[in-house]
Amino acid sequence: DYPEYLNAAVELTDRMVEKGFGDHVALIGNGRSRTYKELSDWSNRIAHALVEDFGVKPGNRVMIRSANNPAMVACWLAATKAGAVAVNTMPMLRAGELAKLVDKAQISHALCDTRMIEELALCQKQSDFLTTVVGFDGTANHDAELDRVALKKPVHFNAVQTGRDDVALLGFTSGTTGEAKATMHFHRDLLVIADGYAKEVLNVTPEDVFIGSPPLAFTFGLGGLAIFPLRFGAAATLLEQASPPNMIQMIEEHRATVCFTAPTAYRVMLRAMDEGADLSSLRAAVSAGETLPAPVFEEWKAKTGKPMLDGIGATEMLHIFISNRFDDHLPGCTGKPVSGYQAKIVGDDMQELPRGETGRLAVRGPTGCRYMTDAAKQAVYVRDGWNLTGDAFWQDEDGHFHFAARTDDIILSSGYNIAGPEVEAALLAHPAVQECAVIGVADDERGQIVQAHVVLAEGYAGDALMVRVLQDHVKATIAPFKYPRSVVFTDALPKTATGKIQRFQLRKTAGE
Ligand code: 3SK
Repeated sequence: DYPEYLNAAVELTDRMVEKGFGDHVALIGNGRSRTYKELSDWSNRIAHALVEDFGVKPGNRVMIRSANNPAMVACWLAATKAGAVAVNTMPMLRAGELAKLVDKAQISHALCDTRMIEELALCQKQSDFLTTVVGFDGTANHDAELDRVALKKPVHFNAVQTGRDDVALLGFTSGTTGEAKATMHFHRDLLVIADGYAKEVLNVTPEDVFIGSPPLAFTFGLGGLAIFPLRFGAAATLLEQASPPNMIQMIEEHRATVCFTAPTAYRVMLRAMDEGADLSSLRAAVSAGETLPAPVFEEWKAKTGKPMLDGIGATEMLHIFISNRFDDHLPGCTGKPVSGYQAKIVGDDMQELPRGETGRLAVRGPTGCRYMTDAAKQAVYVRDGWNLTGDAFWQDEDGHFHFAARTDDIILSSGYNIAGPEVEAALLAHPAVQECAVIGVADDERGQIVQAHVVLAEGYAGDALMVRVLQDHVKATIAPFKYPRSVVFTDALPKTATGKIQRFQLRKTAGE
């Protein structure tokens, strides 16, 4: 039920001021806070500058390059108000990677935190599309070109009357398969995820204070740390360095109530609670991006009395579409579809499988995959109107969805289907294991064998005895045939910029 003409950035700022939230804190970051009125004025001034001084036209693709901070949000809102298509990018991307995105998305303008502009200047040399690079001051001292121009502009801006189904955002997939793809999202989609997931599952109120680690460049972060709080008059705490210790400090300082991060960070928070950290203000701990091991869920519930809200989302779907609820949750379970979404488990022929059988997750709802200029990939992802996310799940008798593996992470060994994440969960339950990733590697006799790549916790030695200990531990925890016949100790696992483990990198190395 959205109006035909809709500009999502207007709804998240100017409209909130109209609704009486002008004096509420909207964003906290880099040592100060901004009210809704200040954010509305700030983004309007930048929008004026973009249109009048830097030649941004509706439909132009505008890159925003920054760590998570209020200035990045102001730039994203401004570009959206100007009718541009925003492409938020991760700070750690290098010139070559940026150039690929620029060419793929035909990006004409880039707004960049001056602290990371060199890489973009190098990228511009490699690109035919990027005509304009403008620096902004990420520390919000207004000491860069965009800030100086914007400061002279009026605080009112007639935002471009975009259609609700005009593209507002290009989300690049983080590439667990190594290949970045651009997914298109409409103005309407940006509000749908708040009016669905954030309202129904999180029940966000203006008293909430959000915090978290995912970059705003990742739609998980943009939703959780900008769209959701702003849609409901709540506040967001933005951290340029969202390490677990920094998050813990800011949760304590700002009495944050809703946290978006991944299981690894929650494990660190649990240990910090043992040392006296006070995380009692958190009423919602959202976990996504990686499987949430049941022991982490259970320990969190035991210590805080509240469940963690495990959920699954995808850049293609914009945000979370299946989630646990405060009043309906199980350890090791992802939950039920968010209101508006439907999900089912299908076989390769798209026929629904009986409850309990593991198959491909198919989902449909108000958001869905639209790859930019990639009809072949689109046809693989969306079949018969259902999005196939690349995840293998099973559904219990009560309709809860349980994650088995990424479809690429199912290991076929001696005729058995083994879900890599199940073996990982068993390994993680051993105190010596800090992190691990399980893959299938080719084997003459068995087709594939299970191989575990393990980062050991401090004080443990990666020797033959430890291999035996971990193998025996897995055999004693889950069906013995699933144990890792090969164990490789490593200092670090390959990860995407958003912290997802890149098992394909391990498979590639194993195959070489
Ligand atoms: O887990 C993910 O990949 C994801 C992606 C986009 C939005 C939300 C989530 C959890």
